[in-house]
Amino acid sequence: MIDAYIALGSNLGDSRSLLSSALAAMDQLPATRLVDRSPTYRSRAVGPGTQRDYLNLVARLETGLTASELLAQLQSIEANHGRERSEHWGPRTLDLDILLYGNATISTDELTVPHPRMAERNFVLYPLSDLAADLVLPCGTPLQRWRGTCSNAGLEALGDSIEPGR
Ligand code: ROI
Repeated sequence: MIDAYIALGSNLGDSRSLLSSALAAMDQLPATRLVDRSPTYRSRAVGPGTQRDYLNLVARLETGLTASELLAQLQSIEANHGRERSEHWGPRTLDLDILLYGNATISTDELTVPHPRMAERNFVLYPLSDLAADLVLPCGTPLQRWRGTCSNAGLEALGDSIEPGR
């Protein structure tokens, strides 16, 4: 079994209930269990134009799926929650990104792990560090070093966790 960390984000529709449903859907994937989830954050949207704030959190899964199988399953959960891939970095009902897959470094046409932009995204680093403060990245860098150089501007800890539901 592999520990995988997944970033969840939503800034369209009923974000709280979408995220809750996505957590439950990940727990129901084949050979996969939702082990833990971070507190919830509100974050200023990174992307074009004026967009609603996002809700973000990070989940830890234990999975027997390969990284590529996991990616396909997460894409199908996104699709089931109304995700349409249209505008680049536009608003989205549900975004599920594989941040880490065990200690693997993966670079294929479909998937790059660790997630290539996680080092600069406070809405990923802060919840990930709530879940796994002592994590060391596959490159050997402690997560806390990245977090220490990443501003928390535009990020607000809401102080609650979203329950997996429905
Ligand atoms: N911005 C924020 N704040 N949170 C996200 O989850 C998020 N996801 C994205 C882009 C469009 C880059 N912006 C985001 O995919």
